[in-house]
Amino acid sequence: MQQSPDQIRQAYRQMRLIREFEERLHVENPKGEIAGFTHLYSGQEAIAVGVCENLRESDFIISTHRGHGHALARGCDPRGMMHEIYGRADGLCKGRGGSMHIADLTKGMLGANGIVGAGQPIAVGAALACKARGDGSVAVSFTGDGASNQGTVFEAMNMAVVLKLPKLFALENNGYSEHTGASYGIGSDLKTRTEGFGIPVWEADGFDYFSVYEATEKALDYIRAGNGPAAILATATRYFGHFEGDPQAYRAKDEVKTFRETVDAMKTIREKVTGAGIFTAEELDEIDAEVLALIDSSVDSARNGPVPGEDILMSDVYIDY
Ligand SMILES: Cc1ncc(C[n+]2csc(CCOP(=O)(O)OP(=O)(O)O)c2C)c(N)n1
Ligand SMILES: [Mg+2]
Repeated sequence: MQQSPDQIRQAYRQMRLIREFEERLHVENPKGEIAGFTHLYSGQEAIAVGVCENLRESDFIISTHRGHGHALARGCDPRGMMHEIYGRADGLCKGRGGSMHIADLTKGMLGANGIVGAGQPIAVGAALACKARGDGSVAVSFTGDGASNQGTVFEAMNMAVVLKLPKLFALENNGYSEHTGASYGIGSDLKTRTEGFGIPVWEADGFDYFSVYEATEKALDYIRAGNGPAAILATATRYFGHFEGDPQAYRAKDEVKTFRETVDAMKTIREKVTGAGIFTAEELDEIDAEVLALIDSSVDSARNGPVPGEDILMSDVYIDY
């Protein structure tokens, strides 16, 4: 554990923020006040935070349909995100994006994306911009196990290698693509296949922040040294359904319960940090309480926030965003 206590506190807080943000949305969603589909990231916190804690301000990320965790890990404002999810005028995207289209260009967060696999070519463009700028910045695309089977991902991998782009492929295998198991949907395996494009892969335990952080650190060292793209492959699970409302009949009865009780990302980081004597359980509990209060106030204000008026329907469509 070579990170400073401040870095570890920050990482723990970010992970707790994602966990509580998502667990709370799971409670709020059935109340019917949130329009559209919501895909929750709970269970995968260590991946988004392990990657994003390695990034510089000038770097870019591009997310997926399951984007809240990536956006929070990149530093997007949780209150603005909550308002966005509730479709409020003061949401991060003025209430017109909702859960699946959260973006914040001021944070280098180029957007969640409802089209599976669509983020990767966009990230290739961002990586090309990074290379042209020559400032050492990188573009990161998060890619699920299901998305990894899309042709867009193959094209993006090949183009990133051909153009020797500073691009990190953050591959997240959470075991399912909608209701299809990764072991059924993926021929060969993600590591071998990615390496086949000429991209080195560092594997990580997606439940362990430190494992993801270290794999990402190595991949970014390779990329920032000018070698072209690299990948990390992190394996974890999602705790909730594919979307909110999915009864998960395709999962074994105790599957999620077992993950929660054994390898859970919050449990893992707490055990490691307290075991190494970096923070006490009480100190971590204080962070938890502060995060919970923030989530409470964000939900309260989002539920009561103003909705966008008709007057903004024609703005931010083309050049004025
Ligand atoms: C091009 C396209 N095909 C299919 C879908 C429907 N779809 C939405 S999410 C999803 C599964 C994605 O699985 P994965 O990449 O593993 O991400 P996860 O949901 O596990 O985070 C599918 C097939 C879509 N949105 N876009
Ligand atoms: Mg998946």
